[in-house]
Amino acid sequence: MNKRLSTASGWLAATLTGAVAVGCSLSTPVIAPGASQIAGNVGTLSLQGRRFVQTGETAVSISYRSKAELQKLVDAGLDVWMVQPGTVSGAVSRQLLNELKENGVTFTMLSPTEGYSIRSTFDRGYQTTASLPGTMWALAAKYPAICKVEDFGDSWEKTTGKGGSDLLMFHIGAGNNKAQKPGIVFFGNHHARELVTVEIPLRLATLLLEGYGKDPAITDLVDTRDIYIAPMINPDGHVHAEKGESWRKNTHSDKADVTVEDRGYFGTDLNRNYGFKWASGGASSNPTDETYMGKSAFSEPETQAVRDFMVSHKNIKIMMSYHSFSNLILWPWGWSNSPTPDADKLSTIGKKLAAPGKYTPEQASDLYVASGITDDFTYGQLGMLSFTTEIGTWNDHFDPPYSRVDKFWGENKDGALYLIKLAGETNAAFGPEPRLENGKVVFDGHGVTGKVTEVETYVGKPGAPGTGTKVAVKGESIDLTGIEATGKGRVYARGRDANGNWGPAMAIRL
Ligand code: 0X9
Ligand code: ZN
Repeated sequence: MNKRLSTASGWLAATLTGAVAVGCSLSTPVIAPGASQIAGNVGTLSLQGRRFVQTGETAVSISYRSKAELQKLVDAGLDVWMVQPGTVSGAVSRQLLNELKENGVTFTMLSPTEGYSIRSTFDRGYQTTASLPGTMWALAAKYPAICKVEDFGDSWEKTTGKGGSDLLMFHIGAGNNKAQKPGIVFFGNHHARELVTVEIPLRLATLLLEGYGKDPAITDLVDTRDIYIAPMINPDGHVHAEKGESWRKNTHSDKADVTVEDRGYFGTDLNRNYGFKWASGGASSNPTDETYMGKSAFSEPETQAVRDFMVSHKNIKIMMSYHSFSNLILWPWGWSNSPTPDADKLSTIGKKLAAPGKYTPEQASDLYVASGITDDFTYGQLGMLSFTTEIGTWNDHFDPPYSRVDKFWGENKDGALYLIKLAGETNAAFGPEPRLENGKVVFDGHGVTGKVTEVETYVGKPGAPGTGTKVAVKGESIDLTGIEATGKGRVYARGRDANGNWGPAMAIRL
C-alpha cells in the first residue's frame, strides 16, 4: 500500500463499491458506476473530440469523499484541472496512477490509454511568445505620454543562455510622480497552457489606453493610479503551449537527456514557487510532477522577477493574477484553511468580481490547499489585496478558440476596472460602486453590497465621504442632468448604501 495516499483512518476504508474503471473509450460515460453513488457527484465530464498524445500522464476523473481525501490527491501531485463536488479531474503521472490503483481509489479514465494525455490546440489568434513584445511595443508607442513597456526580468531560458525571453509589462499612468500614486498590478500566464490569460491583460491595457481622454472614469484612473500589466510571466513554457503541448510549468531542467516520457523533468510550477509558506502543502517536491515547487523558494528567475518588482513597488495595493479554467474568483489564503484578517474585505471584493460572469467566489484553500502561490506572497508578505481569477469552463479547457476571448473579457472587464478604482481607497470595498452606463451613473452593488441610498459629487478632486454635494438618487442610478451646473473641473460621484457604507469615488465628467 502506498504511504502517500493511505492513512490510519483509511483511504482504503472502502465503502466505495466501484471498482477501478480503466480503459474507458471516449464514448463511454466517464463516471464509473461506483462513483455515481458518491453524494454530491455532479454528472459526467468528457474529453470527447480531443486528441491525446503520449506524455506519460493520464487524464482521470477521481472520486473523493471528503476534503481531506481531495487534499491527499493534490498533495500527491495531481495536476488539478477542475474540482466538482465529489469528483476531481486532471492529469496523473504514471506513479500516481499506480498509487490510485494500489489504494483502490475510484477513478475513471478520461484518456483512452494510460500514459496518454490531452493534446492542446493553439488557435493562431492568440499571442505567442514571439509576437507579444511587438504587440506591446506597438500599442505603447501609440500612447507615449501614458504608457511604457518595461522589462522587469528574464525567463529561465534567457538566464541560462538558451534563448528565452524578457519579462515585459505595461506601465500605464500619467505624469512623472507615478510611484506616489496608489498602484495595482495584473499578471497573466503563470501557467503556459492557460492561453486566455495573456489576452485578458492585453485587452485591459488596450481599454485603458484607447479610453484615455474619452471615457471620464478611465481617464481619471490613468491620471491617478499607477497601473502595471504583465501579460505573460511564463514565455518559455508558452512556446511549448504554442506547439500544442499541454504545458503548465516553466522549462527549467537540470536533466541532460530527456525522453518523451520524461516530459515532467522539465519545469517548475511558477504558482508553487513563491516564497511565502513555500512547501506547505498542495505542491510536489518531485520534479516530474506538474505542481513541482522547485528546488527552493524563489528558485526560478520568473518568480524572482515578480518578487523583486513587487518588493520595490510598495505603492501597489492590489494584485490580480489570471489563470484558467473553472470560472472562479479566489483569494488568500491558499496555503491554509484559516481565514485571513482581511477575509471580509477580500470576500466582498471577490463576490463583486465574480458577479458579471457568475463565477464562484471563494477562499483559494476552499478549492484545495496549495502553497507557494502568487497571492499568498503578495498578500502575506506585502499586504496587498490579492486575487486569482480562473477563466473558462470545462468545455473551454485551457485552449478555447480565440473567438471565446470576447466573452471572457466581457466577464472580467468590469472587475478589472473596479479593482483599479479600489486601489485608491480599498476601504470603499463595502459600498456601492459607480459605473457609467449609457449616460447614467449606475451604482452597482452586484447584489453584494447594499443598494445605493445616497449620492454625492465633488468638483476638482474626490473628497472624503460625507463632504460632497448631495445628488438625487433615482432608483439605482443618477443621471448626469444638473452635473453640468456643478462648476468647472472634473466631477466625481460616490454612493452610500443604507448601512452607511460609502463606495469608491469615480470621475463622471472630465
Ligand atoms: O493550482 C493553481 O495554481 C491554480 N489553478 S490552475 O488550474 N490555474 O493551475 C489555483 C491556485 C489556487 N490556490 C489554491 N487552491 N490554494
Ligand atoms: Zn493556472
